[in-house]
Amino acid sequence: MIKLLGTGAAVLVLVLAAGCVAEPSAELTDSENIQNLLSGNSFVRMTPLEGQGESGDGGKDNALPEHWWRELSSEGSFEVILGNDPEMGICTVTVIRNLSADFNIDVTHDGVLNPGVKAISDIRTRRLIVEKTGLSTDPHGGWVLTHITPAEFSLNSGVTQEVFIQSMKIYQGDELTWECDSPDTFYSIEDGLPVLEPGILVRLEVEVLHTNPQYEPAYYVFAHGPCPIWPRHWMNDDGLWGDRVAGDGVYSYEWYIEGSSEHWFIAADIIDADTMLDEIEDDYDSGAWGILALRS
Ligand SMILES: [Ca+2]
Ligand SMILES: [Ca+2]
Ligand SMILES: [Ca+2]
Repeated sequence: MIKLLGTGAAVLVLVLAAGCVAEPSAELTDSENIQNLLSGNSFVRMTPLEGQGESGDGGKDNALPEHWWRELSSEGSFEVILGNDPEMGICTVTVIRNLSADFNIDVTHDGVLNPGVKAISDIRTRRLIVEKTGLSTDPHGGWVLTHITPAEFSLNSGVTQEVFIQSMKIYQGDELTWECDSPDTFYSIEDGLPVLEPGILVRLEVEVLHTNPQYEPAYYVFAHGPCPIWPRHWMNDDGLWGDRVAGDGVYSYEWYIEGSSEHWFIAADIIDADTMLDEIEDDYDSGAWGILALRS
């Protein structure tokens, strides 16, 4: 992994609407070639973190809702910001995608699915490094993607975000195989991403921050990825279910990689207790980091 470059002055902002990508050609400018390279690239993908997950019915914490899930409404446009002039042959790029969704939440433990709905308006940000390694006549004008950062999910709703992911660590067995303590850290797509083998025992550990805790517990933390049954599971700091030390601020979830999963994106997601405790207030507050995982 490498850390480099301040954001600096962005020199070019390109808003790329889906389906409006020009065909690759030697006639294209560098910025058009970079857009084309990134628009359909699976390394650039950022999950909406939707779908059903483990809820209070797991019996692990009665304070959890009976059910909750996110439901995607729209993903908005794909905004590409070049951080420097591509004339240099290497370029730092920021990709921004908005996200509109519903947060469905059912806090009445009555055996009936009767959720309320809260609006989600999120912004997802990821940075990339692209490099011109080939000829202008090569695909995408010779530009290739070399590094990505995790995707960072932030509120875009006007609600003040009070919950944040601070670090992520992925262990395979007891070996630390991937870690991140800043969403600005670049990882080589060649050899810097988590590589997960179906059937292997892995553990995700995260540290989190709540800037204004009002409840006990003040927040809930969830792991997303190729997990059993559901793509999302509750993380704990109780010294249980793989958590090594109770009460040390490190939240854990340990599982065997599910080969049949379609969710090859490891994300940690913190949700404010204030959001989770009622069905009606317009107070959705959550933050997440996610990184693409490769399947070995
Ligand atoms: Ca209910
Ligand atoms: Ca712990
Ligand atoms: Ca509330």
